[in-house]
Amino acid sequence: MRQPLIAGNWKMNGTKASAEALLSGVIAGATAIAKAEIAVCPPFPFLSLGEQMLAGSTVRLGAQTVSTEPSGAYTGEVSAAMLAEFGCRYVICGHSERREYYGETDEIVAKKLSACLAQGLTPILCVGESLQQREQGQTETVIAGQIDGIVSRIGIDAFSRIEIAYEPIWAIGTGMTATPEQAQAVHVFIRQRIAGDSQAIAGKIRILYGGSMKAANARDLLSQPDIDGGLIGGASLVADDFLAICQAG
Ligand code: 3PY
Repeated sequence: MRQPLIAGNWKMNGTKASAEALLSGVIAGATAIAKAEIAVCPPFPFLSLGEQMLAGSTVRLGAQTVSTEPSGAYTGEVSAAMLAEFGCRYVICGHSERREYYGETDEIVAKKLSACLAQGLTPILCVGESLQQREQGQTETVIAGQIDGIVSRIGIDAFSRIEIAYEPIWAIGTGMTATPEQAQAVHVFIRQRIAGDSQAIAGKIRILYGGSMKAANARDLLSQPDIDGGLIGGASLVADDFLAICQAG
């Protein structure tokens, strides 16, 4: 009932030539994938290339972050309107790397979500706990805080136009992956948290798993009833690996 979404988060990787080759490979392979919706999120300078190459393809384009502001004197920032103009459908918001290295708080993430929604873009809201928080049994408290921190600022209705990605920080770029059971348990928790405010939205919202998802573990993770897709890091940089995950979706 929820179509899986497999989105590649390229992070700060690639050259114009490698981006072109990767886009070509994904576009060609995507024609054989019927079930999952596929998206790629290249770095900003490659969005124009992505827009041109993805025209006529089923593969959608996304960005990795966005400004909280609509326009003005914000050196280095990129607005949601600019992303929309360059053909983006999705925007990753609140990735743990942004929260950790660039000080993005729930307040900032909520503003980014609002900026996206105002331009008709679909945000992919990332949540997740650190290894220390998991070991101290705080996973649910942390995730609840991150969800509530957004709901209290932009309202639950906005979640009908948002995707969520559960990304345990300890599984990002470490090669460690949550087991399908660990991930499923957190996805259920997130869905229940949303259901506390709206059963209808909870039933429809897609909750992706992120954190070292690769071809070898994708099928097991994606077969869990509450895992509705993946936000893929390193494995999204190799077309065949990414497509194998899309195939499992
Ligand atoms: C990862 O899998 O490393 C990610 O951070 C995906 O966003």
